[in-house]
Amino acid sequence: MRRNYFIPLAASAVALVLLGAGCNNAIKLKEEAKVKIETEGIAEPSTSSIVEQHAEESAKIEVKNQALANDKIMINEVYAPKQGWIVIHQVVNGKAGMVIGEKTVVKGENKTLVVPVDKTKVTTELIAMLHIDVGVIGTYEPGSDVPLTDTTGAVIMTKFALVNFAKVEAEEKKLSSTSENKPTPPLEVKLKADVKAEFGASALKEFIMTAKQWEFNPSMIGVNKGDKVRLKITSTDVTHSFSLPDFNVNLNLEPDQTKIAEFVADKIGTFTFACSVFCGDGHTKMKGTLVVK
Ligand SMILES: [Cu+2]
Repeated sequence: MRRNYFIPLAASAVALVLLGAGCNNAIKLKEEAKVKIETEGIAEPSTSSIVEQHAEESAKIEVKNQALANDKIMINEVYAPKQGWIVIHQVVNGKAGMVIGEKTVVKGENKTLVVPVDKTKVTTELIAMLHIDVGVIGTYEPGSDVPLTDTTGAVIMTKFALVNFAKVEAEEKKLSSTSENKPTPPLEVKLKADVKAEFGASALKEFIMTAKQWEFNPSMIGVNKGDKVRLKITSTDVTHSFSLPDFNVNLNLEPDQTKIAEFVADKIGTFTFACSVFCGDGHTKMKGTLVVK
């Protein structure tokens, strides 16, 4: 194709020059010839602009209704215009709720992604959402790794259903009711020896706590006098706070963000902690107890 065009056009350009047409005309003709050749598809737009266009048009998530198995969600396909995350959200009142699992996606095509999720937090429907990776690359940061939107501003997400939700929920209920029958030992994280050494004889006691309308879980924690206490608290619904005035702790708990409270349990007694941000009807009941022995 190229040669077929080029030879006669070049020849006619030369012919025009020879015929005494102005130099400008010859250049113009050459340019026309070039344009014609390009429009025949010989010269292509640069590769990068093709990739970008493709990405804009086809950022997508393909996920089917499925049974939750081994605490994992299967995503059939993701096309991501940028490196990022496929994030699984709860569906609360039809909208994306808290994050229950995530997995990295590479820029471009991602096939068959298996995303570990917290099965105690699944809802009957879930949303798979694309988030971009900004901030610390490779670390999922809910604050800065925001959802990706298309050119119309719509979040790239796909809703799907858990076909075995009732079964998963029943199993979870069974598990939690058996543990409720026993005195519930608070979730205590065993620490490495060197961390303990840092605090001398007294131990560091760490508790993972959730806050939701209208309870703290666990709502009762016990430590020994002299212990250093670390609470990692996450609100799973609306904004709450964790207020423990006897130890000068007052944390604002924004939804889905984990806050850390640290204090030394330097006095014996029973102390009340509570939510101090109005969070709905049951706000005043949202209390718990710290026992220091
Ligand atoms: Cu409250």
